[in-house]
Amino acid sequence: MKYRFPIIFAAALLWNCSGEMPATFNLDAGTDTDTDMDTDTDTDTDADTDTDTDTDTDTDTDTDTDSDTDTDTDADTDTDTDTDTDTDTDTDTDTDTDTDTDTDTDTDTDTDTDTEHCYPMATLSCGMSVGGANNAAGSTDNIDVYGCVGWDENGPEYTYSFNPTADAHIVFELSNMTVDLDAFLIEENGAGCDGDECIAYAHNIGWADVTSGTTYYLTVDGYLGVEGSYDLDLTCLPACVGNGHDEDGDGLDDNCDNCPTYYNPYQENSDSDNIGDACEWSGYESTLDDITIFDPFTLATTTWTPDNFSYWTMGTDIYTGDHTLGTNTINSQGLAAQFSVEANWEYPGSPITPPPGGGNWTSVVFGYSAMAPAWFQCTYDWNDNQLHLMQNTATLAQTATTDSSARNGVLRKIRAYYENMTGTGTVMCTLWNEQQGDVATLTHSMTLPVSSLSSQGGLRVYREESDFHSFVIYD
Ligand SMILES: [Ca+2]
Ligand SMILES: [Ca+2]
Ligand SMILES: [Ca+2]
Ligand SMILES: [Ca+2]
Repeated sequence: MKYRFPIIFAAALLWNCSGEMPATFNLDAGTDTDTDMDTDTDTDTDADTDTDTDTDTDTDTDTDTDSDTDTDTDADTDTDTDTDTDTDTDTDTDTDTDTDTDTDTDTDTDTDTDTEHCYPMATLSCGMSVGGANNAAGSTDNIDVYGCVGWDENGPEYTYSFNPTADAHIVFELSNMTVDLDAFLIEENGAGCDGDECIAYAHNIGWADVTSGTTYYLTVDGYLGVEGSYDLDLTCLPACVGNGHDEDGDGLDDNCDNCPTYYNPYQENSDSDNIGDACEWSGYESTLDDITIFDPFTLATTTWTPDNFSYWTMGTDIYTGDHTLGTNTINSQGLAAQFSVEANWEYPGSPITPPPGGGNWTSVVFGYSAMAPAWFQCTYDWNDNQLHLMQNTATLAQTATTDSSARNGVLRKIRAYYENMTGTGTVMCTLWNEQQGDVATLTHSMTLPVSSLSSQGGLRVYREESDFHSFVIYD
C-alpha cells in the first residue's frame, strides 16, 4: 500500500508536463429533466338529445393516441409532436324501431241488450208448469206492444225460451194471477226476441202450432203496466194438419179436434177413443166412440136434402132455415145403431110473432121416416122456454129449462141421444147455451117405430128463423 498513491500521482504529473491540454471538457453528468406536461383534455360533450324514447346506443370510442416523441438534443430543441388523433367515432345507432303494433281488433261483443227486445231468463219444455212474476230478476221492460195484438203491455216482461223437439200444437196458459198479465209467443226468425214477431197471445190461454228445430220465446207481460205473480203451464199436443177452420175457437182445427163444437183446448180423452171427454154423452161413454159427421157449413154440400130448397139457404159458415109453417132438412148420412145428433144455432133477428097456441121451434132431428112421414126431434120452444121431445108437431115429453140468456145472438146447442131400441128404450135431449152451459135435460122412455125410421138425422124449424152453425153425428 505504501507505494500506490505515488504511482498515479506521478503519472498525472508526467502528462501535464507534456504541455498539451483539450479545449473543452464536457462536464455533462446525464441528468435530462424533460418537463413535458401533456394535458390532453378531450372534452367530448356529445349531448345527443334524442327525445325519441328509444334505445340510443351511443358508442363513443375515443381513441387518444398521444405519441410523445421527445428528441432531446442538448440544444433543448423540444419537438413536441403532439399527434392527438381523436377518433371520435360517434356512432349513434339510433335504432328507432317504431313497430306500431296497433292491433285494433274491435271485437264488438254487443250482447244486444237494446231497448226493443226481450231476453229469456229460463227455459220451458213440454208439460212444464212454472211460477213466476213479470218483474222478477232478469225481466226486461222493453216491449209495450206486440205484433199479434194491440194491447198496451207497458209493464215489465219476463221471458222464457222454448225449443220444441217435435212438431206440436202447444197450449200455454196463465193462472193464479192477481193482476192482468198476458202471455205472448214469439218465433225466432233472426230478429231475436222481438215483439214484432209475436205469433200467438194469451189473456189467459193461447195456442200455436210449433215446428221442431225452431226457437220460440214466451213472455209474460203486464197489461197497462201492472206487475205481479203467475203460474204458467205449457202443454204439447200432437201436431195435426188443420183445415183452417176452428168452429169452436179452442185452437184446434175442426179435423184435429176431438170435440169440434166443444171448447176443449187440452183435448182430454179419458177412454182414448175418438171422442173427447167434453162431448161424450155422460153415463154412456162406452157407446159413443167416433164422430161420423161434422159439418161446419163452410161449403155447399150435397149431403143435405131440404123438404123445400127455398126455405134453406147454405151460406158461408152458416145454414139458415126459415119458414112460417115449418121445414126440415135431412142429412143423407146414415146413422149407426146408437148415436147422438147435435145442432148448434143462434137466432139471427127478431122472432116471428108466435101464433096463438105457441110454436116457435128449433129442432134437431134424430129419427126420420120418409114413409110415415115422421120425424122425431129434440126441440127448443122459445115461447114456453121448454125442451120438448116431439114426433112431427106433437110433443111426447117436455121439461122446463133454466135458459135466461138473450134470445138473439147467443149460440145454443140442442142434442139428442138415441139408444138402440127394439122395444122400449130411452131417448134423451139436452139444451145448452154459451152463456149458461147446460140449461135442460129431458129423458124419456118410449117405443120408437124403429123399423120405419131411415136412420137419418137433420134440422128443423117451425115458425122460426134459425142460423145453424154446425151439425154433428156421434156414433
Ligand atoms: Ca212490456
Ligand atoms: Ca176446435
Ligand atoms: Ca173442441
Ligand atoms: Ca172419449
